[in-house]
Amino acid sequence: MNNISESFDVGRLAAALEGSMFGKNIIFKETIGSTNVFLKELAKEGATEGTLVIADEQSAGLGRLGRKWLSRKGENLLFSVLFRPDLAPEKLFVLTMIFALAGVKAVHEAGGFEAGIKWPNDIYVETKKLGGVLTEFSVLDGKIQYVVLGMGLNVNWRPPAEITSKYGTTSILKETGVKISRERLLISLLKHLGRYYGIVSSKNQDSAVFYERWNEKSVLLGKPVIVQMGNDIIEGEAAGIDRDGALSVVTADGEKKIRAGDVSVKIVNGRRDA
Ligand code: BT5
Repeated sequence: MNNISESFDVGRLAAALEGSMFGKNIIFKETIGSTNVFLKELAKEGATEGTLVIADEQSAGLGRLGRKWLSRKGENLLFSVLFRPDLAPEKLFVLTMIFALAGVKAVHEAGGFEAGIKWPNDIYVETKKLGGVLTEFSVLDGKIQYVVLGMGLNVNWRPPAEITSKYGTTSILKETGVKISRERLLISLLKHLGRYYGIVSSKNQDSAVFYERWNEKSVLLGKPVIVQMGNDIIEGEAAGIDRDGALSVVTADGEKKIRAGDVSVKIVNGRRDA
């Protein structure tokens, strides 16, 4: 077992992930621009499903809509995985769901606390952001060519006060006071993810359990929210998500479905920015 302060070891990861879809093609970079950008290039060149890219540091880490993802070298999890699912493009959100759920489960096992999920792509602890998922994909003639899922998860980082107050950030270390092995956390997360993906891709198994779990973990459910989509603003109470991953918001004019995309959701009187 690796020591907590050690970096990632591809051989050790491959051994721990043997038999899993993520054990076959693992790429580790000490420094990279963005693991998502790199993996998208590999995907276009034909990389196999399950390819995993991990970095100790990103010089241009990305959030959604070109936002920045911040991290300090060697302290957090920054990685991306490649899927080539046989799913209709409108069902793709289930992958973001299982990725975030695998993150929450691994955090619980490693840190002993329950994190929540903020639709569409954040991992939260109460009002603080612990991690985020970036889902990028390509569709050709109605068929998904690839999906790259990237996650930034704050592990052994003590975010400086100005970052915490600006973004409302937290980390596993900040929540528990204990440093943990990033590699072990990653292994456990990927084992859960592989299992969940098996269920999602199987024609004989139902993904309903993930929608239920997602709603159970939702920090939005039942809360008054303001949703901003471009210039449109919708106010109401957040309800659950439907089978296409759209969030229902109950407004004075009835129920509105908000599709995951270029939206920002704030809890009224809270500080949760998307
Ligand atoms: C996300 O975007 O939350 C998705 C973040 C995905 C990052 C991973 S790292 C590995 C892979 N490679 C990449 O290049 N990206 C992925 P979004 O919902 O747009 O949130 C971005 C916002 O979160 C920023 O504008 C800040 O407000 C805040 N933020 C930035 N860094 C943070 C951090 N380390 N912890 C918490 N919040 C952060």
